[in-house]
Amino acid sequence: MTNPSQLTIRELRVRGVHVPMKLPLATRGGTISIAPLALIDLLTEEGVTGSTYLFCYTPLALKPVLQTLANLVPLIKGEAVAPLELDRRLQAQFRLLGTKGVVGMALAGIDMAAWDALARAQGLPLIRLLGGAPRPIPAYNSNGLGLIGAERAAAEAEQLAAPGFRAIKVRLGYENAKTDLDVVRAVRRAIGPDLALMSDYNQGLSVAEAVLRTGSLAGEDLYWIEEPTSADDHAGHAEIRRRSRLRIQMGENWWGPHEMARCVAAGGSDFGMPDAMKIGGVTGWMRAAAIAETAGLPISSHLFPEVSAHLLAASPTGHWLEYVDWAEPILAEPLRIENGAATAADAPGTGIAWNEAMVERCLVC
Ligand code: SMN
Ligand code: MG
Repeated sequence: MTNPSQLTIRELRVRGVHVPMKLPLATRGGTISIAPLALIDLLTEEGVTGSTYLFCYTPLALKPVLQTLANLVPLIKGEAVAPLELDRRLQAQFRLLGTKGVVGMALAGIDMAAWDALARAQGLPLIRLLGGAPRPIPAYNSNGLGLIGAERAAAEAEQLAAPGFRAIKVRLGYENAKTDLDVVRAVRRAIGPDLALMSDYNQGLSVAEAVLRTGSLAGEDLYWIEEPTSADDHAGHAEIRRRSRLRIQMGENWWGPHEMARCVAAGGSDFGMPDAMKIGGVTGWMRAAAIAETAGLPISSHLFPEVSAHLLAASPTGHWLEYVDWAEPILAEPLRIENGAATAADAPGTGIAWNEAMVERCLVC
């Protein structure tokens, strides 16, 4: 077994792919039908490779993310694979520019690939390296179910629940409150009373409109209402939360644990759902998990189901895993879902290895 204290960064290999999505996702914030993914392999002098991917939201961001990663190589080449030390150095390096957006994405990619390399070098799944053990995490099927109207949403909801999921998520923010209500009722009829139904406004409403709409949905047995207004408006979310009977969910747009701490302090959310990339990789997530524990805040994941299956199992208040299959075509071993729950593979690393033939087909840069 390689001694991980001796892992040294040799090089980053970065590639960009466009992976077609089985179900396109129309949200109040735009439509996504391909997943633009930045693939990262962190090569070490010792021959161990750590891998991860970043979800770039829009093809426009793919090349800038890859370029930023390439630009970072001189700063990390020859350094030890010690994610906390890398984080300290790189955060300091970007004190003036800041670490949101493309820079934050690249730093999180290096962090996740570094943790993957460490875990592989030890022969341990990430969850065991973090001191935990793989266990089933309840997953909600978050594929599809965009703004497609009541009839199509009901059919899609049935299809999404079919593999045994105990929960799904519907996107809201139609032109009026009545349509939101119709869609929620149609989806509920399609899935029956026993499944949990999450909902997501993707920041589409003003605070006043959100108070009205959450009011009209109050009796609909929704598990949570996600991002009813601008993600950076913590006070606005706190206001909606005070005036609504439904529980508010925020977190996919927390850029790092500090922003999460500010949102929690403002009382912006009943739950939390950090995104492994935006929160700062494995390192950022573990800090977020500590904040969640001290605040008594259940945390779910956002996207990145493969690494999140490890991270949620390591989180004292771990809640739901958001399951999307967007990276599946390019992965050698897709995440296993059984009985509506995800369990991290008990194999070295985070479970990310490439299906090279598919990567080749989806490669764009
Ligand atoms: C979402 C995530 C990523 C892209 C588009 C929409 C959505 C979710 O907010 O929470 O799944
Ligand atoms: Mg969301």
